[in-house]
Amino acid sequence: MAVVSRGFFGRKREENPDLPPGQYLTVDFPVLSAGPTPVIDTAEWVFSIQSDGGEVAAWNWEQMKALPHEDIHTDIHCVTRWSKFGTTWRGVSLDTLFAGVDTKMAYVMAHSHGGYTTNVPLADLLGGKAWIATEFDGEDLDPEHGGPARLLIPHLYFWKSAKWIKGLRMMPRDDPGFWEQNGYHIYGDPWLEQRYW
Ligand SMILES: Nc1nc2c(c(=O)[nH]1)N[C@H]1C(S)=C(S)[C@@H](COP(=O)(O)O)O[C@H]1N2
Ligand SMILES: [Mo]
Repeated sequence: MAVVSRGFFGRKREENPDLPPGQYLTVDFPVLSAGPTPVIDTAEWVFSIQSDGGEVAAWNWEQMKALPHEDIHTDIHCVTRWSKFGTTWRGVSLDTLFAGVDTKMAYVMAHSHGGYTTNVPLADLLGGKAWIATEFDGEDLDPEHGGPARLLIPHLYFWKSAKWIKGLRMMPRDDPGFWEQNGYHIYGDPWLEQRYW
């Protein structure tokens, strides 16, 4: 006789307190890109933070890989309503990268290869809440998922986790990025269902 057990998937939200409102669970890892996947050579890769007065801190691939890395185990939530539980990443904390950055500005624009941008308050990048991720599931990050490196901000909708990250630029105001100019919410908290505005 077949043992029928109620699966993890398809459970109603009230039985899944970790699932934000309006989301459903997926096991696979969908690819969502607004354009083609850029080809990025780590030999030429540079990540930079531009702060007040145009001052720039920059790391090449070797320098980035030499920084302390953290293992991140987290759920992710896409505004198109899929959530994926228990994803495993490895990356460098934004706290580490901002340690030597002196800024009076409170907002950040993330810039990617290919022209994608997304805005986020600096406070949401600090305090152990965001990383430059270079590995997923114990392997180098796939190009489709943003490799060689992407921003990972799991407490916000996943469009804030800019793939193929190139740099961060400090801003005095919370200017909207690519999707934010096209109707997505300026902040994007999945628990408050801040999808569109
Ligand atoms: N550079 C760049 N980053 C991006 C996007 C994009 O189109 N370009 N899409 C965003 C959106 S809408 C989502 S849901 C996630 C998807 O990441 P994934 O393709 O690894 O699932 O990447 C985000 N980061
Ligand atoms: Mo998305």
